[in-house]
Amino acid sequence: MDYKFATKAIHAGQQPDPSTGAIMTPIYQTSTYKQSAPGVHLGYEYSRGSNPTRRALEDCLAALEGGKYGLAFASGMAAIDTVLRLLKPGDEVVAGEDLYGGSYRLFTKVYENYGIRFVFVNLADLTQVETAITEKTRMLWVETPTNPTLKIADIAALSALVEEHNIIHVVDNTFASPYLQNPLELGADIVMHSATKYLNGHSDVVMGALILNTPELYKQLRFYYNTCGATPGPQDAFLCLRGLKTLHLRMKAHCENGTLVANYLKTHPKIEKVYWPGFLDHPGHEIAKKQMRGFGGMVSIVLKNADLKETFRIASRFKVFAVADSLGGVESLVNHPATMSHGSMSIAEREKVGVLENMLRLSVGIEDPADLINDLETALAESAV
Ligand code: P1T
Repeated sequence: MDYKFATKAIHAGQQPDPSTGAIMTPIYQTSTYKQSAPGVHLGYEYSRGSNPTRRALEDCLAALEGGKYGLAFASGMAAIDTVLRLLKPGDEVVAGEDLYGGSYRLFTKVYENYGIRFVFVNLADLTQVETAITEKTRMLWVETPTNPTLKIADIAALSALVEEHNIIHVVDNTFASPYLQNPLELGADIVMHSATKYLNGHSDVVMGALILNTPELYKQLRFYYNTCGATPGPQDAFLCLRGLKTLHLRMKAHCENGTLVANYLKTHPKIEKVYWPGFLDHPGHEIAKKQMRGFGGMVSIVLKNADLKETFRIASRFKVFAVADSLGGVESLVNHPATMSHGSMSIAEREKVGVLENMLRLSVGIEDPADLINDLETALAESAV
Protein backbone atom coordinates (compact mmCIF):
# COMPACT_ATOMS: atom_id res chain seq x y z
CA MET A 1 0.00 0.00 0.00
CA ASP A 2 1.23 3.49 -0.80
CA TYR A 3 1.16 5.30 2.51
CA LYS A 4 1.66 9.02 3.01
CA PHE A 5 5.01 10.50 4.12
CA ALA A 6 4.37 10.61 7.89
CA THR A 7 3.18 7.00 7.96
CA LYS A 8 6.20 5.85 5.98
CA ALA A 9 8.56 7.83 8.25
CA ILE A 10 7.19 5.91 11.24
CA HIS A 11 6.59 2.45 9.77
CA ALA A 12 8.39 1.80 6.47
CA GLY A 13 10.85 -1.09 6.63
CA GLN A 14 9.72 -2.02 10.13
CA GLN A 15 7.39 -4.54 11.66
CA PRO A 16 6.99 -5.71 15.25
CA ASP A 17 9.80 -8.12 16.10
CA PRO A 18 8.47 -11.62 15.26
CA SER A 19 10.04 -13.27 18.29
CA THR A 20 8.86 -10.82 21.00
CA GLY A 21 6.35 -8.40 19.45
CA ALA A 22 8.68 -5.47 20.27
CA ILE A 23 7.35 -2.43 18.41
CA MET A 24 10.81 -0.93 17.95
CA THR A 25 13.23 -2.70 15.64
CA PRO A 26 15.82 -4.24 17.98
CA ILE A 27 19.46 -3.20 17.88
CA TYR A 28 20.91 -6.36 16.36
CA GLN A 29 24.30 -6.00 18.04
CA THR A 30 25.95 -8.89 16.27
CA SER A 31 28.80 -9.15 13.82
CA THR A 32 27.75 -12.52 12.44
CA TYR A 33 24.83 -14.97 12.06
CA LYS A 34 24.57 -18.71 12.54
CA GLN A 35 24.25 -20.69 9.33
CA SER A 36 22.66 -24.15 9.51
CA ALA A 37 25.17 -25.25 6.85
CA PRO A 38 27.64 -23.12 4.87
CA GLY A 39 25.54 -20.76 2.74
CA VAL A 40 22.25 -21.80 4.36
CA HIS A 41 20.99 -18.87 6.45
CA LEU A 42 18.11 -16.51 7.12
CA GLY A 43 19.38 -13.76 4.82
CA TYR A 44 22.19 -12.42 7.01
CA GLU A 45 25.79 -13.66 6.98
CA TYR A 46 28.08 -10.93 8.29
CA SER A 47 27.21 -7.42 9.52
CA ARG A 48 29.57 -5.53 7.24
CA GLY A 49 27.34 -6.65 4.37
CA SER A 50 23.98 -6.56 6.12
CA ASN A 51 22.37 -6.23 9.50
CA PRO A 52 18.63 -6.28 10.32
CA THR A 53 18.61 -2.92 12.16
CA ARG A 54 20.47 -1.28 9.30
CA ARG A 55 18.20 -3.00 6.78
CA ALA A 56 15.12 -1.50 8.47
CA LEU A 57 16.71 1.95 8.21
CA GLU A 58 17.67 1.42 4.56
CA ASP A 59 14.16 0.31 3.64
CA CYS A 60 12.65 3.28 5.48
CA LEU A 61 14.99 5.72 3.71
CA ALA A 62 14.18 4.16 0.34
CA ALA A 63 10.45 4.53 1.02
CA LEU A 64 10.84 8.20 2.00
CA GLU A 65 12.78 9.04 -1.16
CA GLY A 66 10.45 7.02 -3.40
CA GLY A 67 13.28 4.64 -4.30
CA LYS A 68 13.55 0.85 -4.48
CA TYR A 69 16.92 0.51 -2.77
CA GLY A 70 18.59 2.15 0.20
CA LEU A 71 22.15 1.82 1.47
CA ALA A 72 23.36 3.26 4.78
CA PHE A 73 26.98 4.32 5.34
CA ALA A 74 29.18 5.25 8.27
CA SER A 75 29.17 8.90 7.14
CA GLY A 76 27.95 11.10 4.33
CA MET A 77 31.51 11.16 3.00
CA ALA A 78 31.58 7.34 2.93
CA ALA A 79 28.39 7.42 0.84
CA ILE A 80 29.96 9.91 -1.61
CA ASP A 81 33.17 7.90 -1.72
CA THR A 82 31.19 4.78 -2.63
CA VAL A 83 29.45 6.58 -5.50
CA LEU A 84 32.80 7.80 -6.85
CA ARG A 85 34.06 4.20 -6.95
CA LEU A 86 31.77 3.75 -9.97
CA LEU A 87 34.32 5.83 -11.92
CA LYS A 88 37.49 4.79 -13.74
CA PRO A 89 40.69 6.71 -14.50
CA GLY A 90 40.05 9.06 -17.41
CA ASP A 91 36.39 9.62 -16.51
CA GLU A 92 35.09 13.12 -15.95
CA VAL A 93 32.57 14.48 -13.49
CA VAL A 94 30.65 17.70 -13.94
CA ALA A 95 29.90 19.08 -10.47
CA GLY A 96 28.28 22.18 -9.06
CA GLU A 97 30.93 24.71 -8.10
CA ASP A 98 29.11 25.54 -4.90
CA LEU A 99 29.07 22.49 -2.66
CA TYR A 100 30.04 21.15 0.76
CA GLY A 101 33.78 21.75 1.33
CA GLY A 102 34.32 18.10 2.30
CA SER A 103 32.86 16.88 -1.01
CA TYR A 104 35.10 19.33 -2.86
CA ARG A 105 38.10 18.05 -0.87
CA LEU A 106 37.30 14.39 -1.65
CA PHE A 107 36.92 15.21 -5.35
CA THR A 108 40.05 17.33 -5.75
CA LYS A 109 42.43 15.94 -3.15
CA VAL A 110 41.65 12.22 -3.43
CA TYR A 111 39.89 11.25 -6.65
CA GLU A 112 41.85 13.60 -8.92
CA ASN A 113 44.92 11.58 -7.84
CA TYR A 114 43.27 8.52 -9.38
CA GLY A 115 42.96 10.18 -12.79
CA ILE A 116 39.38 11.38 -12.51
CA ARG A 117 38.73 14.92 -13.69
CA PHE A 118 36.22 17.22 -12.01
CA VAL A 119 34.81 20.20 -13.87
CA PHE A 120 33.05 22.69 -11.59
CA VAL A 121 30.23 24.75 -13.08
CA ASN A 122 27.34 26.94 -12.07
CA LEU A 123 24.48 24.43 -12.20
CA ALA A 124 21.89 27.19 -12.48
CA ASP A 125 23.32 27.90 -15.94
CA LEU A 126 22.31 24.95 -18.12
CA THR A 127 24.46 26.17 -21.01
CA GLN A 128 27.54 25.99 -18.76
CA VAL A 129 26.60 22.43 -17.80
CA GLU A 130 26.06 21.42 -21.41
CA THR A 131 29.37 22.96 -22.49
CA ALA A 132 31.23 21.10 -19.73
CA ILE A 133 29.94 17.70 -20.87
CA THR A 134 32.38 15.72 -23.03
CA GLU A 135 32.38 12.12 -24.25
CA LYS A 136 34.32 11.28 -21.07
CA THR A 137 31.70 12.66 -18.67
CA ARG A 138 30.27 9.82 -16.59
CA MET A 139 28.69 11.66 -13.66
CA LEU A 140 26.85 14.86 -12.81
CA TRP A 141 27.17 15.84 -9.15
CA VAL A 142 24.41 18.14 -7.94
CA GLU A 143 23.87 19.67 -4.54
CA THR A 144 20.61 21.63 -4.17
CA PRO A 145 20.07 23.73 -2.14
CA THR A 146 23.82 24.24 -1.94
CA ASN A 147 25.96 24.44 1.17
CA PRO A 148 26.27 27.25 2.25
CA THR A 149 24.93 29.77 -0.31
CA LEU A 150 21.61 27.97 -0.87
CA LYS A 151 21.69 28.12 -4.66
CA ILE A 152 19.05 26.06 -6.44
CA ALA A 153 19.65 23.71 -9.37
CA ASP A 154 16.77 22.55 -11.55
CA ILE A 155 16.92 18.78 -11.03
CA ALA A 156 14.39 17.89 -13.74
CA ALA A 157 16.06 20.14 -16.32
CA LEU A 158 19.49 18.68 -15.49
CA SER A 159 18.08 15.14 -15.74
CA ALA A 160 16.72 15.91 -19.19
CA LEU A 161 20.08 17.37 -20.20
CA VAL A 162 22.21 14.38 -19.14
CA GLU A 163 19.74 11.66 -20.13
CA GLU A 164 20.99 11.36 -23.70
CA HIS A 165 24.65 11.27 -22.58
CA ASN A 166 24.61 8.14 -20.40
CA ILE A 167 25.68 10.16 -17.36
CA ILE A 168 24.88 9.13 -13.77
CA HIS A 169 22.98 11.99 -12.19
CA VAL A 170 23.61 12.18 -8.43
CA VAL A 171 21.84 14.62 -6.13
CA ASP A 172 23.08 15.40 -2.63
CA ASN A 173 19.71 15.98 -0.97
CA THR A 174 21.11 16.70 2.51
CA PHE A 175 19.83 20.28 2.81
CA ALA A 176 16.29 19.55 1.65
CA SER A 177 15.69 16.07 3.12
CA PRO A 178 13.09 13.81 1.47
CA TYR A 179 10.36 15.74 3.26
CA LEU A 180 10.99 18.73 0.99
CA GLN A 181 12.40 17.21 -2.21
CA ASN A 182 12.58 13.83 -3.96
CA PRO A 183 15.25 13.94 -6.69
CA LEU A 184 14.52 10.41 -7.99
CA GLU A 185 11.04 11.56 -8.96
CA LEU A 186 12.67 14.43 -10.86
CA GLY A 187 14.84 12.04 -12.88
CA ALA A 188 18.02 11.73 -10.78
CA ASP A 189 19.69 8.30 -10.68
CA ILE A 190 21.11 8.37 -7.15
CA VAL A 191 20.11 10.40 -4.10
CA MET A 192 22.83 10.93 -1.53
CA HIS A 193 22.39 12.13 2.06
CA SER A 194 24.52 13.08 4.98
CA ALA A 195 22.11 11.32 7.36
CA THR A 196 24.02 13.06 10.14
CA LYS A 197 21.82 16.07 9.39
CA TYR A 198 18.02 16.28 9.05
CA LEU A 199 17.41 12.54 8.60
CA ASN A 200 18.75 11.69 12.04
CA GLY A 201 18.04 15.17 13.31
CA HIS A 202 19.41 14.94 16.85
CA SER A 203 23.15 15.60 16.40
CA ASP A 204 24.08 12.26 17.93
CA VAL A 205 25.05 10.20 14.88
CA VAL A 206 27.34 10.52 11.85
CA MET A 207 25.90 8.55 8.95
CA GLY A 208 25.27 8.64 5.21
CA ALA A 209 22.84 7.14 2.74
CA LEU A 210 22.27 6.41 -0.92
CA ILE A 211 18.85 5.73 -2.43
CA LEU A 212 18.19 4.61 -6.00
CA ASN A 213 15.92 2.69 -8.33
CA THR A 214 18.17 0.96 -10.87
CA PRO A 215 18.99 -2.71 -10.08
CA GLU A 216 22.28 -2.60 -12.03
CA LEU A 217 23.58 0.50 -10.23
CA TYR A 218 22.39 -0.90 -6.90
CA LYS A 219 24.32 -4.12 -7.54
CA GLN A 220 27.51 -2.16 -8.21
CA LEU A 221 27.10 0.17 -5.24
CA ARG A 222 26.23 -2.72 -2.93
CA PHE A 223 29.40 -4.46 -4.07
CA TYR A 224 31.55 -1.44 -3.04
CA TYR A 225 29.53 -1.01 0.18
CA ASN A 226 30.35 -4.56 1.26
CA THR A 227 33.82 -4.75 -0.28
CA CYS A 228 35.12 -1.43 1.02
CA GLY A 229 33.12 -1.74 4.21
CA ALA A 230 32.23 1.80 5.32
CA THR A 231 28.94 0.60 6.79
CA PRO A 232 27.49 1.82 10.11
CA GLY A 233 26.92 -0.18 13.28
CA PRO A 234 23.45 -1.14 14.51
CA GLN A 235 23.31 1.42 17.37
CA ASP A 236 23.73 4.29 14.94
CA ALA A 237 21.24 2.72 12.53
CA PHE A 238 18.74 2.43 15.39
CA LEU A 239 19.19 6.08 16.39
CA CYS A 240 18.72 7.24 12.82
CA LEU A 241 15.63 5.05 12.41
CA ARG A 242 14.21 6.60 15.59
CA GLY A 243 15.09 10.11 14.38
CA LEU A 244 13.29 9.49 11.07
CA LYS A 245 10.01 8.92 12.89
CA THR A 246 9.70 12.66 13.51
CA LEU A 247 11.29 13.91 10.27
CA HIS A 248 8.00 15.37 9.00
CA LEU A 249 7.31 17.21 12.28
CA ARG A 250 10.85 18.50 12.60
CA MET A 251 11.06 19.67 8.98
CA LYS A 252 7.77 21.54 9.30
CA ALA A 253 9.13 23.34 12.37
CA HIS A 254 12.53 23.97 10.69
CA CYS A 255 10.73 25.54 7.71
CA GLU A 256 8.53 27.72 9.95
CA ASN A 257 11.46 28.93 12.05
CA GLY A 258 13.64 29.33 8.95
CA THR A 259 11.00 31.61 7.40
CA LEU A 260 10.82 33.78 10.52
CA VAL A 261 14.60 34.02 10.92
CA ALA A 262 15.24 34.75 7.22
CA ASN A 263 12.64 37.49 7.15
CA TYR A 264 13.88 39.01 10.41
CA LEU A 265 17.45 39.13 9.09
CA LYS A 266 16.49 40.52 5.69
CA THR A 267 15.77 43.98 7.08
CA HIS A 268 18.41 43.99 9.81
CA PRO A 269 20.82 46.94 9.46
CA LYS A 270 23.90 44.80 10.29
CA ILE A 271 23.16 42.37 7.45
CA GLU A 272 24.41 42.86 3.91
CA LYS A 273 22.76 39.82 2.36
CA VAL A 274 20.56 36.90 3.37
CA TYR A 275 20.61 33.65 1.39
CA TRP A 276 17.35 31.71 1.65
CA PRO A 277 15.44 30.20 -1.31
CA GLY A 278 12.07 31.27 0.09
CA PHE A 279 12.62 34.91 -0.85
CA LEU A 280 10.76 36.00 -3.99
CA ASP A 281 13.92 37.71 -5.25
CA HIS A 282 16.13 34.62 -4.75
CA PRO A 283 17.29 33.69 -8.30
CA GLY A 284 16.24 30.07 -7.79
CA HIS A 285 12.95 30.81 -6.04
CA GLU A 286 10.65 29.70 -8.86
CA ILE A 287 12.56 26.43 -9.32
CA ALA A 288 12.60 25.85 -5.56
CA LYS A 289 8.83 26.38 -5.50
CA LYS A 290 8.44 23.85 -8.31
CA GLN A 291 10.67 21.08 -6.97
CA MET A 292 10.53 21.59 -3.19
CA ARG A 293 7.63 21.49 -0.74
CA GLY A 294 9.12 24.17 1.51
CA PHE A 295 12.27 26.24 1.76
CA GLY A 296 14.01 24.61 4.72
CA GLY A 297 15.74 25.84 7.81
CA MET A 298 19.15 26.80 6.44
CA VAL A 299 19.84 30.53 6.20
CA SER A 300 23.21 32.10 5.36
CA ILE A 301 24.06 35.73 6.02
CA VAL A 302 26.76 38.15 4.98
CA LEU A 303 27.50 40.73 7.67
CA LYS A 304 27.72 44.39 6.69
CA ASN A 305 31.16 46.01 7.08
CA ALA A 306 32.48 43.12 9.15
CA ASP A 307 36.01 41.77 8.96
CA LEU A 308 36.99 38.33 10.24
CA LYS A 309 37.45 39.58 13.80
CA GLU A 310 34.03 41.22 13.90
CA THR A 311 32.44 38.13 12.30
CA PHE A 312 33.98 35.90 14.98
CA ARG A 313 32.95 38.36 17.68
CA ILE A 314 29.32 38.22 16.54
CA ALA A 315 29.40 34.41 16.23
CA SER A 316 30.72 34.06 19.76
CA ARG A 317 27.89 36.19 21.20
CA PHE A 318 25.11 33.74 20.39
CA LYS A 319 23.63 31.98 23.40
CA VAL A 320 20.96 29.72 21.88
CA PHE A 321 22.69 29.15 18.52
CA ALA A 322 25.90 27.17 19.16
CA VAL A 323 29.03 27.73 17.06
CA ALA A 324 29.56 24.26 15.60
CA ASP A 325 30.10 22.25 12.45
CA SER A 326 27.11 20.36 11.07
CA LEU A 327 23.46 21.26 10.60
CA GLY A 328 19.97 19.83 10.53
CA GLY A 329 19.61 18.96 14.21
CA VAL A 330 16.83 20.13 16.50
CA GLU A 331 19.21 22.67 18.07
CA SER A 332 20.21 25.85 16.27
CA LEU A 333 23.83 26.05 15.09
CA VAL A 334 25.94 28.80 13.60
CA ASN A 335 28.87 27.96 11.34
CA HIS A 336 31.60 30.10 9.79
CA PRO A 337 31.89 28.40 6.37
CA ALA A 338 35.17 30.08 5.36
CA THR A 339 37.06 28.45 8.24
CA MET A 340 34.78 25.54 9.17
CA SER A 341 32.61 23.63 6.65
CA HIS A 342 34.51 25.07 3.65
CA GLY A 343 37.91 25.53 5.28
CA SER A 344 39.52 23.06 2.87
CA MET A 345 38.86 25.33 -0.13
CA SER A 346 41.38 28.00 -1.15
CA ILE A 347 40.34 31.63 -0.64
CA ALA A 348 39.95 32.11 -4.40
CA GLU A 349 37.83 28.95 -4.78
CA ARG A 350 35.48 29.79 -1.95
CA GLU A 351 35.20 33.51 -2.74
CA LYS A 352 34.31 32.65 -6.34
CA VAL A 353 31.11 31.02 -5.05
CA GLY A 354 30.41 33.67 -2.45
CA VAL A 355 31.80 32.00 0.68
CA LEU A 356 33.19 35.18 2.17
CA GLU A 357 34.97 35.66 5.48
CA ASN A 358 32.05 37.74 6.77
CA MET A 359 29.51 34.99 6.05
CA LEU A 360 27.77 32.95 8.75
CA ARG A 361 25.57 29.93 8.09
CA LEU A 362 22.63 29.35 10.39
CA SER A 363 21.06 25.95 10.86
CA VAL A 364 17.78 27.12 12.33
CA GLY A 365 16.60 24.61 14.90
CA ILE A 366 13.16 24.00 16.31
CA GLU A 367 13.44 25.95 19.55
CA ASP A 368 10.84 28.63 20.27
CA PRO A 369 11.26 31.15 17.42
CA ALA A 370 11.00 34.13 19.80
CA ASP A 371 14.13 32.91 21.59
CA LEU A 372 15.95 32.48 18.28
CA ILE A 373 15.07 36.00 17.13
CA ASN A 374 16.12 37.42 20.53
CA ASP A 375 19.39 35.56 20.27
CA LEU A 376 20.05 37.01 16.82
CA GLU A 377 19.09 40.47 17.99
CA THR A 378 21.50 40.28 20.94
CA ALA A 379 24.39 38.85 18.91
CA LEU A 380 23.95 41.47 16.19
CA ALA A 381 23.51 44.43 18.56
CA GLU A 382 26.15 47.16 18.21
CA SER A 383 27.48 46.98 21.75
CA ALA A 384 28.70 43.90 23.56
CA VAL A 385 26.32 42.50 26.18
O1 P1T B 1 29.59 14.83 7.63
P1 P1T B 1 29.11 13.68 6.80
O2 P1T B 1 27.97 12.92 7.40
O3 P1T B 1 30.23 12.79 6.35
O4 P1T B 1 28.46 14.31 5.46
C1 P1T B 1 29.19 15.06 4.53
C2 P1T B 1 28.28 16.06 3.85
C3 P1T B 1 27.83 15.80 2.58
N1 P1T B 1 27.01 16.66 1.93
C4 P1T B 1 26.61 17.82 2.51
C5 P1T B 1 25.71 18.74 1.75
C6 P1T B 1 27.04 18.14 3.80
O5 P1T B 1 26.62 19.30 4.33
C7 P1T B 1 27.91 17.25 4.48
C8 P1T B 1 28.44 17.57 5.84
N2 P1T B 1 28.39 18.94 6.17
C9 P1T B 1 28.88 19.48 7.33
C10 P1T B 1 29.45 18.77 8.31
C11 P1T B 1 28.74 20.95 7.44
O6 P1T B 1 28.95 21.52 8.53
O7 P1T B 1 28.40 21.57 6.43
